[in-house]
Amino acid sequence: MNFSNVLKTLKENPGYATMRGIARFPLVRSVVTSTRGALSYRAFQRFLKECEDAMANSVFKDVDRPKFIKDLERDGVAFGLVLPQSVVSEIREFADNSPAYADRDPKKGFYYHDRGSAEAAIGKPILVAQYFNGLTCRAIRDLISDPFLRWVAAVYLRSVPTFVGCNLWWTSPVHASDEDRNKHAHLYHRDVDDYRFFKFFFYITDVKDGEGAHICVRGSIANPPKIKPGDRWNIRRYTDQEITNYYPEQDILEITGKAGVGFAEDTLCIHKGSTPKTEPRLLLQVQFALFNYGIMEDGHDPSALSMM
Ligand SMILES: O=C(O)CCC(=O)C(=O)O
Ligand SMILES: [Fe+2]
Repeated sequence: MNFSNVLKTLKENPGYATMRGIARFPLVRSVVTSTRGALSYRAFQRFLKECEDAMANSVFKDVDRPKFIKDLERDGVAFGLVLPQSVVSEIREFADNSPAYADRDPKKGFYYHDRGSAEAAIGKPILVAQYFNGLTCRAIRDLISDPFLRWVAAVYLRSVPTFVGCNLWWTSPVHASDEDRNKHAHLYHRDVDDYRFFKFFFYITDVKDGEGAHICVRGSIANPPKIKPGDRWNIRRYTDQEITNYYPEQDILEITGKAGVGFAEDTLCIHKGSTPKTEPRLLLQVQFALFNYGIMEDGHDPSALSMM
């Protein structure tokens, strides 16, 4: 972000701009997290109890919760979630029957099965097409109130969690420009979305080897790459080579899985999306944090949306 963009964000969303500036420092993250936890301690205990009392209704009730949290804390990523087939089908149906928006641009709506004509209309390949107002899909709404997801969010964030947004998008097998690959997070990076936050990811299509896997570096949350001067604090994009040289090969996880597979990741870890070779990937992301800056929401006034 250049200096004038920083000033603009500072004016329009001062809480977010301040957080972006200071949450890169681990001590700040830890002080804000523990202060918020202490201030909401009773509400936090009540929240956990409510989740536990409702756990029998969770679609993830058989997942080992202490292990899931332990993995997430230690590695920045935890595996083992599987959505019921009926939930996958309902989300897929929503996607098939709603417009997606090229480059997340509210003026560039199209039905995903018409991607060829949409690309001809805008004169470039569409790497990412995102749905808006995902909460109008009942299956997504139900998922967000799932007691397991909420329990994990509370324990990981150490206070009553704030749901800050869901995002459902297609990543397509195209030869995208470097600019689009950068814009759509297909270069390694770390997210600084709050003082403490994390995301659940669910594949809604099968994701095979080389077909748009989400890639994350296990354990990088506590060990950011220190390659150039100031990198410990710097937030930037990294080349593949910088990352493969810096981390052991076995920690660079290319996450594949059938439709329905899900995992949690604190995306302060080094991660990126990859471009599929032949089959598009549909992914649902659900984010929880301490505070909501209104940045991650997919909500748009329907009157502001238009088709291409
Ligand atoms: O498309 C992906 O797998 C990466 C997305 C990403 O960077 C994120 O959700 O923070
Ligand atoms: Fe990211």
